[in-house]
Amino acid sequence: MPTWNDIRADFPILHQQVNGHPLVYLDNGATTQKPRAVIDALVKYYERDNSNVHRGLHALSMRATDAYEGARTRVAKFINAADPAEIIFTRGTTESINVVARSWAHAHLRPGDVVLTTEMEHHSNLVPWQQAAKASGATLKYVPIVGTNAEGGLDLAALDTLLTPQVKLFAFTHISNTLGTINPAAELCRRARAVGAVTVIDAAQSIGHQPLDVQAIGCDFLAFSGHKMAGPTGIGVLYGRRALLDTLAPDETGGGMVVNVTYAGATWKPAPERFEAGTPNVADAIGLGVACDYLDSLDRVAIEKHDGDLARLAYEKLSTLPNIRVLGPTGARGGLVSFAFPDVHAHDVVTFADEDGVALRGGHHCNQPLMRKLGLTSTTRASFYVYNTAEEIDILVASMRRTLKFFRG
Ligand code: C6P
Repeated sequence: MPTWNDIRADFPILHQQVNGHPLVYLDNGATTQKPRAVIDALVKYYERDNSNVHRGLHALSMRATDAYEGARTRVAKFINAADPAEIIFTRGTTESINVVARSWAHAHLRPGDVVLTTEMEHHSNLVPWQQAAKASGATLKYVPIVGTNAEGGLDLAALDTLLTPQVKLFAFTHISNTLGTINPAAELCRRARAVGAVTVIDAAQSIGHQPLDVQAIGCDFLAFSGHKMAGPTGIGVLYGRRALLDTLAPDETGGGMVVNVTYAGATWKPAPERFEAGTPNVADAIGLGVACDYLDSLDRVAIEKHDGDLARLAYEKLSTLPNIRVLGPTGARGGLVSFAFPDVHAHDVVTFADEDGVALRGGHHCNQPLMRKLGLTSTTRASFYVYNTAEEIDILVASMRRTLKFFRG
């Protein structure tokens, strides 16, 4: 494996000054930066191979089709899916979850059924279920979080009462984008399966940071975004167990996903084509395959340790600041840390950090119900990736001290 310094050199965007300071990019939870290999793959595709897929019989179209389907096989291997047909390319996590919420929920949810999710979900794994419940007459329930700063994670004991045979689907995040909590995905799937519920995992914040094996986890659906794992924006994945996918009607219809069309109606191809109507995002799917190669070349167990260690170090150092509230677990956590000062708004914190060249995120992080539950309107979040260093955490903490000095005198 290359050294962490070598890895940093792979990301051209990092080598710039912002407001007179070297860029310290700590907004990886929002989107990660892209290595040269991914950028080169996109350029190469557009310079040499660009063509529509599955439609043409000419050389470029065949090359583009091979590369696109090769990326599907590559992604399947990345998450250990049993079959490349279980990989549906989407625009990202949000679209992936919406496909399940529309296709699966439409076919299976009835009045009296329960959809279970948790109090720590991103809006993308919450609003689609609210809509699906509304449309079907099902009820939406939430697994509560434990602790004033959600330090206790999900209330796993409450699951015993919540996971009844009425629960038809359990959707949960693997790693919370605000708390950094790592949920025990395999255990949650096992317990859901015991009552016959289908499971949907939002892997947006875990996919780029750790090895992920859908067969070992035992989930039915898993959603993620390419841009949060060193890949391009505009491409994401819905993994679905083959047996389930083939029972679902498509949520979008049009070209490419049909077997036969008459003026009277149409019949559908099997998965994955059934869920990929229209011209797909060929270039970015190929870029995503290259991102998989890149992350595997670094060793994903090492990435998990690196990002988790940085987040714990940041948790410890930030906790020394006076009158700070740091959210989430006190021990092991995903590669991010969120915090709040009672007297300084997160937007001011982020603006001051930007003056120091530090890129953070401030706001509700698409977690409005969670914020309200914790009695907050917003937090500041630092999120880490393979190119971040312990020195950058010192720069972050120094920037926070400067901000507090300005506001508190
Ligand atoms: N979270 C963040 O800064 P999309 O936008 O579809 O690529 O991903 C949505 C999404 C779903 N689930 C979780 C847990 C997420 O963190 C995100 C994206 C970004 O936290 C943007 S709000």
